Amino acid sequence: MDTLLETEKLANFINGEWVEVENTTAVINPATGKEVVQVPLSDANAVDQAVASAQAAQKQWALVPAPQRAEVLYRVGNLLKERKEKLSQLLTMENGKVLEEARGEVQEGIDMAFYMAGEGRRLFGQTTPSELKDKFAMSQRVPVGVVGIITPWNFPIAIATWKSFPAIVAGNAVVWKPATETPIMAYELAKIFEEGGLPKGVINVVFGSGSTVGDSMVHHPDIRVISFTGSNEVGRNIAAECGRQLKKVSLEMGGKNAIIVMDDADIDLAVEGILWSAFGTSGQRCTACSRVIVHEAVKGKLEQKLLTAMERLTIGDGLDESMKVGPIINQAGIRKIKDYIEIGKEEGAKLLVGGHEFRDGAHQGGNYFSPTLFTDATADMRIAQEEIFGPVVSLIPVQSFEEAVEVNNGVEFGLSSSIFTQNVNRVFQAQRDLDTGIVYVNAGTTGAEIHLPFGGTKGTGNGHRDSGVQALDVFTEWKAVYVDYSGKLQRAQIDVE
Ligand code: UN1
Repeated sequence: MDTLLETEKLANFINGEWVEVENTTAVINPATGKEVVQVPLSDANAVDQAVASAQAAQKQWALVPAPQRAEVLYRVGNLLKERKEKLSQLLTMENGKVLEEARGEVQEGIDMAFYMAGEGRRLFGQTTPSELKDKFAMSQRVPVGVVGIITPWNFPIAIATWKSFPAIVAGNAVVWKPATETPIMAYELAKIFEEGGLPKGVINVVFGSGSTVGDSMVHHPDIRVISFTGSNEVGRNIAAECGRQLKKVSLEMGGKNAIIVMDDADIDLAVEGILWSAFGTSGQRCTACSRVIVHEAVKGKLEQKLLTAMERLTIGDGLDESMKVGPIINQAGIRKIKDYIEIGKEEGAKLLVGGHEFRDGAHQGGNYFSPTLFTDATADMRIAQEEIFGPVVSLIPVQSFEEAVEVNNGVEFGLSSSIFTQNVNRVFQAQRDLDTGIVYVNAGTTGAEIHLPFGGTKGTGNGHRDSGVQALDVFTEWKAVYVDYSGKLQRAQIDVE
């Protein structure tokens, strides 16, 4: 057990109580292979209890004026701020991302707390004229009820805040299943909610597997919204089941994000953008760059500068602040990456550097993989089409801007894209034509800010967005209200003079 954590075994948080579960499994630090804590593997009963508690709490919570609900989020934001360093270290221990990035992720949660707290005094609806005399018309957001959130291991606190904070400020109660690989952030955030004065039952945390806990949440008739971030395969199954139940569902399911480097690009800047978005978080971001679409006129120069820059990347335990690239989450992740390296070679892409794990000396016990660069990939290769979720990037040469856009858009996903160019006309054409939910100009594919909508087109999602004011659309229903103060029956569409 680490001294930063005051327990060796986490417990569920249901109706404001910490509920122990007998069946547990170990959480492993991916940098060392050592156990950090035990996490519950709950059963469907725990979900039933959490939903019952959320249902009861939600009725009262919805009656608390939104600006007062927001006060809890301000307190939560302050507590996150006070504990930023401790949370960041714990995050690095459970997830592996380097400390600098862990601090960035906790900051994302802090930003989200204050941003959504501000919504307590907005939650804007509309007033609009009625077509009839002495009649008032307006629309307002109302809570949906009990919402289920299912969050991934790669951003265990930021994504949880994108989903839970808007849900809470809008007057819902939450049942949350965090990823079992990274439960500590959920435990710490639940404690912060408790200390911040959130009434019992408004948030409930149930630890456990997707196949048991996640599945019972998706099937539970009293959970009216599911917000999920994770794999495309699981997301499609969730959507199908939610469809049968007419349950609202918001999905974010990854990407195959590209950086386009045009012939007029600032190549040094593009190299920095590629380095940060392809190898930061060891490529384990939904927004990570895994394709570089490069104009053939600058391909040689870019390759050479990228190879030199990659030599700077230090790989190791993220708690050591000299490290730039941390471990891969687990051995399954390593196996998947290794498979793609073989696939890439068989397909005829040229491996310029990397492509192997590290198990020697300081890397013993951890799941480390070398930053990898393929070149001469073609757009249809599997390494250029499928999500690898590791530090692997493939260069795809093209001959024109039009071809670059076509290659960018020619994948199943549509989360993030980027273009490096100095040509203002191309900038505007690109932001119009790149078919992704997020577009960057002269910056890499990662680093979305919380007050803008996060999500994507095609296989990335189902039309909803996390974070931004748009997140409120997932967690609210629109209610139209008409008040007739004429004292007589007025029929719309008929009694109009
Ligand atoms: C994710 O990888 O699922 O835009 C989230 C970014 C971060 C969030 C990534 N702010 O890269």
